[in-house]
Amino acid sequence: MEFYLFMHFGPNTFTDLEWGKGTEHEEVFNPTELDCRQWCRIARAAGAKGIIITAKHHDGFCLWPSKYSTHTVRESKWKNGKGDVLKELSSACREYGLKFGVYLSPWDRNHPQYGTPGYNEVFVNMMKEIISNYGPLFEFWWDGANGEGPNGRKQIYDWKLFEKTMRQYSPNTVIFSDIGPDIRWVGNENGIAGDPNWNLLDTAGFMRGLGAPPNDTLNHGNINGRNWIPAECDVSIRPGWFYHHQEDSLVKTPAQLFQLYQKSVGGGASLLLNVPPDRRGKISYHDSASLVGFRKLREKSFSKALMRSQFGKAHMNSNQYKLSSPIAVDINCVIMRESLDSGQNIISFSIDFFNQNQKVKTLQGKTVGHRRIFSFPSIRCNKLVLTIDAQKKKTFLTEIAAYKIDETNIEK
Ligand code: FUL
Repeated sequence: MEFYLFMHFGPNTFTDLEWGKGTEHEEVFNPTELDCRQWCRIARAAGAKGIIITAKHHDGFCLWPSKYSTHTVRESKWKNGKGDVLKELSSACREYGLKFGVYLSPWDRNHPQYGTPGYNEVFVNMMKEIISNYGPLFEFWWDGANGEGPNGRKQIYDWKLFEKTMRQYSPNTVIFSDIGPDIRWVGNENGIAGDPNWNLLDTAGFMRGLGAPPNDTLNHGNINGRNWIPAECDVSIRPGWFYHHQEDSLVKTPAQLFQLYQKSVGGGASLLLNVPPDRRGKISYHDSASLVGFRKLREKSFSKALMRSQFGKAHMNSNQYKLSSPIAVDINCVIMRESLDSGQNIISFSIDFFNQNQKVKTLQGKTVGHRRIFSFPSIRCNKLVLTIDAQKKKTFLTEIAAYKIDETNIEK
């Protein structure tokens, strides 16, 4: 799906915290003009394909009236306890043709049963409730964070049961965690995929949270990993995950977002960009203006390829690809896509640039995967020859296109 939005929303929005303590009074949650359709309009305008919401963050507050908690929208004054954010957002997503996904924090600082085996049942019941009342869900997010101190409550999570429940009740939902089972955390919260970036990961012996593979491994994947667990890059448009008025001037600019796009989507991963609604329950104009600018930048940069070709399976037996232009052009960006039909196989490639049959430059790169955006200082040329230098198994590129993007937006 390449690009979709994350929304952190809950008591922290109103208390200015990032990690709520779980002791906040339900009354603090009181958006004055909640408008999930506005969130969806902005997501559409940004070209995002879906929205994932924090149904429950670490403070335990549920944005839906869960039967398995007494710390929910039902206990708040918002809409006299009759409000339901998941209901409003899931139906707005349907209306706007966006996919809907949910983040549910395993760590819960409020729930009285947290730290006992009974909490596993609570978590499972919450998942079932969400699936049956608000599904279909394209993605389900299990956060690995846990900030309990030395005297904190310790929960032994029944991950096997959680996975079984998801597979049984929502088999088409992609499950995110540090180690999947379906997609993995990219090892940082800056939105940057590794180079190389393998869609494969070895998970045997690793756990979620503290026992996760090293961040560097999550960032790059494992070239010969046993499991297909591509990376997702989660990053916030603001310094924090939740909305804070004092961060209005620190919203990332369209150019910064475009650079992140090059390093995430352009690194063969997906981009989960967090855009937190404010206390009204709306996305502020600071964020929406940046998002629209970001979309325009993508369109402007990639609407006109100076050279472009598509290739089919027949190309599997040749590891060379030629592209040419009738006249010499300046290019500073090549986008490649690899066929993933039999896994991810390209280990490294090189590109030779020619101007009137004179080789003017050779550049080298590593993995390609779903999409590789490869940028460099401008080169004048009328032909380029791409060679797959090393591959795990015979494979082929489905598409290569060359562009001239605004120099100031070149990946740094
Ligand atoms: C982290 C959490 O602790 C942050 O609050 C945020 O939700 C981020 C996406 O994941 O693990």
